[in-house]
Amino acid sequence: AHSTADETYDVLVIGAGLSGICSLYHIRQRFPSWRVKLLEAGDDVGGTWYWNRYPGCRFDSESLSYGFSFDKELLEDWHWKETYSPQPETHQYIKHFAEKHNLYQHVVFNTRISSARWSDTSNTWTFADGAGKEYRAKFFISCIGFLSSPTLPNIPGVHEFTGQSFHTSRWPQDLDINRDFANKRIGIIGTGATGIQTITSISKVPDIGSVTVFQRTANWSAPLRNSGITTEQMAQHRREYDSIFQRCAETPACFVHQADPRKSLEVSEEERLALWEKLYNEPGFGKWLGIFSDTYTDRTANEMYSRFMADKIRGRVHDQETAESLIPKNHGFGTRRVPLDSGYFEAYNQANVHLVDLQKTPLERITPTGIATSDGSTHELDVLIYATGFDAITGAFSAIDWHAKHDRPLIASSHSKQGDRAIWPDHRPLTFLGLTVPAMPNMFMVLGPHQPFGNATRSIEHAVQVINDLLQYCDEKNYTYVEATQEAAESWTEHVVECSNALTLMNEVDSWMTGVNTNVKGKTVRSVARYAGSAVEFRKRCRDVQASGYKGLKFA
Ligand code: NA7
Repeated sequence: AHSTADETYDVLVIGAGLSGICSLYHIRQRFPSWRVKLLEAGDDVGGTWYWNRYPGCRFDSESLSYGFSFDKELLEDWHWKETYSPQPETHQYIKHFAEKHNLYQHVVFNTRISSARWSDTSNTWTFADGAGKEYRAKFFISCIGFLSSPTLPNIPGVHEFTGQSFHTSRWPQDLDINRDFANKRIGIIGTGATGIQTITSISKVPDIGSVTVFQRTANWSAPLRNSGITTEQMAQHRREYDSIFQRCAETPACFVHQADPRKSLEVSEEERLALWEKLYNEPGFGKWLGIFSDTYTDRTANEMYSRFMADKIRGRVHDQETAESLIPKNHGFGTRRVPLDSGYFEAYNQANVHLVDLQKTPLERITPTGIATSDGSTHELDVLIYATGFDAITGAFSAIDWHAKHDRPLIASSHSKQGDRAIWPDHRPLTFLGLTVPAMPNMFMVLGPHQPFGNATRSIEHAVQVINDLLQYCDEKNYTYVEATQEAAESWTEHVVECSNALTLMNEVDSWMTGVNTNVKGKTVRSVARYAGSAVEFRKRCRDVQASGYKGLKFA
């Protein structure tokens, strides 16, 4: 018994994270008379910063570079209290922005879209939520996030554990670790950016019983070096906003950090060490992104830097056998997203923090009381935390049953019946500028696949502006239909793949950025998540397309 959509929105936005909130704000500004709604699965705005409430969750990019740059009043008012803002503060920032601009009234919460159908006769999309309620729209903006669909390990027994267990992005809201984790045996699977923040925080709980970390792949991590920002410092920082945003606009990934143009092998050993040490001792991503320009393209350069970083880890961990397990062996420093930590490696110096190296003893199964590994032992646990990451990039799309143009599915793996008709076969995205997709008319994406890698808010602001310009163009020309051509999408996607191939060392490592995920059925083929050809180049290409009268898009 489906209710019929009784009204057609001019624009529907799906997802109330930074992308959705920014989209909604700008659409309201530019098209005040349009009917607009934002649908959100959660019960508040915030997206990533709403869902990820695990302890220790915080920015690794500078707070000052992360806020909305267009709201000058908010820049004047807002006090970022830490150089790298913790999740509760960032969530508060997004809520405050939404309140300030009266956006809540346009958001429908607790609404998870489960299907979407394009109609060629009315040029509209009809969406249905889990309860069968329908929403019809002329245009829609996908703001569903690229790290929003959590995955559990693909091993037996995941639902058999009888103690408390949850994924880090579904952290129980009423859980107080100081109270509830006292004297408890905590197990945690996963050592990505999330696992590293979580492990560090829970190991500091004063009365924690024990923390057992199940590590499949050792991960490079380096000190974040966070600090507080006083009222006086913040007053000073406000005068720097223009130059901070200007700098972000000039760097390849929109961070304040930029690679040193020199090559590792062209400088003397003293110069090399001097830069490495300097960056290591500075806060933030400089030690990943501010280093010599050949670090991710020249194997020797990468090996040298990795050795430097391995020694840093050895210096932080007392037990050298544990240190060796914690040092990555099969991928060089920075070839995956580098987590930044606040005492991660030191946590293993505590007698109650244990590392289980799954390279030596792989996971066998989850049992009702703990985790069984291949050496025959069962690690008994009271709480089991999955920091096992996400079905990245395409996961939030996979969760929706798409009936695109000619009733085509968006995603289907090659073994499914519909496989050959899927727009993204084998979970491999095909996009034009990461903003549009052939056979998906009137659909635009913010932070979609193939948008530039880097500082999210900076990318979001740009994508939202390009989309709004396009909507305005359609409005002025009375177009009710816009779609990327197959040729334009193929040629853009080819360019995205070429740019990624140029980052040789990153490209040969499995990670969420290269598309493979052992926990997702059929996600076995490498794909390119983000555009690596620099945000500067991306903006130029968008401008060129705009100036050409939107070559690559067809209108009706
Ligand atoms: P990540 O970076 O994808 O990390 C997931 C972690 O979970 C990683 O250590 C995985 O090991 C581990 N994992 C996943 N599945 C399993 C199974 N089946 N068995 C054992 N271990 C497993 O996700 P995060 O949430 O940490 O970070 C995502 C991004 O969010 C991050 O890059 C930031 O940009 C913010 P693996 O390395 O795959 O062997």
